[in-house]
Amino acid sequence: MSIHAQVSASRIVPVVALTDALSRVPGFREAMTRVESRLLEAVRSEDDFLTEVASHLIHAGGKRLRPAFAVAAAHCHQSEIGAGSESERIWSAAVSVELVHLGSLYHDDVMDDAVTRRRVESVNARWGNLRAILAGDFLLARASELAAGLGDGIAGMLAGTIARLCEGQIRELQDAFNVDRTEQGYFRSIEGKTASLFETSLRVGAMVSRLPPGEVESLGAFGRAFGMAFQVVDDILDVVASEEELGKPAGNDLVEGVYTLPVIRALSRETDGSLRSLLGRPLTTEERDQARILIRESGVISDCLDVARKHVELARAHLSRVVDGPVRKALEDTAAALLHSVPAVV
Ligand code: GRG
Repeated sequence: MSIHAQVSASRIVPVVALTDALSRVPGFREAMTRVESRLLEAVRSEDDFLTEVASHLIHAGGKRLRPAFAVAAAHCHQSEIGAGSESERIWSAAVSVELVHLGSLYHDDVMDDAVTRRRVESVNARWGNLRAILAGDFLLARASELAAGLGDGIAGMLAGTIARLCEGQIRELQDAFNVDRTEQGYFRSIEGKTASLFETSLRVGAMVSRLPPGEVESLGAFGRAFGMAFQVVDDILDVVASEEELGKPAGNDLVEGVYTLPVIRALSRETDGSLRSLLGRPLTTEERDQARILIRESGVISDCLDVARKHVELARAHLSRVVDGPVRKALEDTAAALLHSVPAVV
């Protein structure tokens, strides 16, 4: 989903990309170009068909936030990106976290029976579930190979993160269509399925550059808090943004029975049971639209934005223990930019 935008009346106007602040750090764009070519190299197989399926979503784009964070963390002590002697290890670390993300998207789209991803046909829609799952496994395997070459326990950390993604996703599945889903259950799920990989992206970047342990911790904590805010904003957008703005069907979570923070809060606030009576089962298109209206009108969106804001503030606070410089400033600005992506429809 495109969460790089600013508010203008009730329309999302895409003027601020989340990676804009990082892009202004000297050398960042060149570094990401290197990451891009190494990503394509990493998914090359002896089998041309597998190469095609595994590179499909790489060609489709995406924000590349996780590798951007790995590259940024690795350069916290420098005024420009790409100058140090550890560059090759840094590109590998960045590629490995994006490959884990990609693998999870391949599997997620099979689970959701998604038709589009990154504004193109999803892998499962084009080649079927069996090939999408195998190609997703292949991406995870390539991520593991790269991480194993980095030493310092990075492969183990990445494996642990994949486990956390699975735990977060299973929690979400176990709560599907549960109108009594708790906020605690929701937060535990998004910590696993989203925040953990952001945390690991910054950690591995910091580790390959051999930053002091305190800074590795602080950058990881920044990533975790950023990831929580990122998912909360993503979940708000599913309720408030249009299909055109999202680049995928709006209200998809409601249809899938994934009751996120705005839904949980709206259910707990309503007094007439109108939302509760709609949910708990698959929805027609009209019911989905009705549910989105009820949630927006319940007034919970600004509360949910406050939750995202708290996580952004926490993320920025963690950075106070990271050496001051252009990269730290860019990370602070990236976190702040998250809050500019929700339209003023509340
Ligand atoms: C096998 C690794 C693995 C996981 C299996 C399917 C699954 C368990 C987990 C799914 C986790 C998931 C898809 C979480 C949502 C994360 C998220 C917010 C994705 C969108 O991220 P963006 O907006 O996407 O950064 P782009 O396309 O810009 O990269």
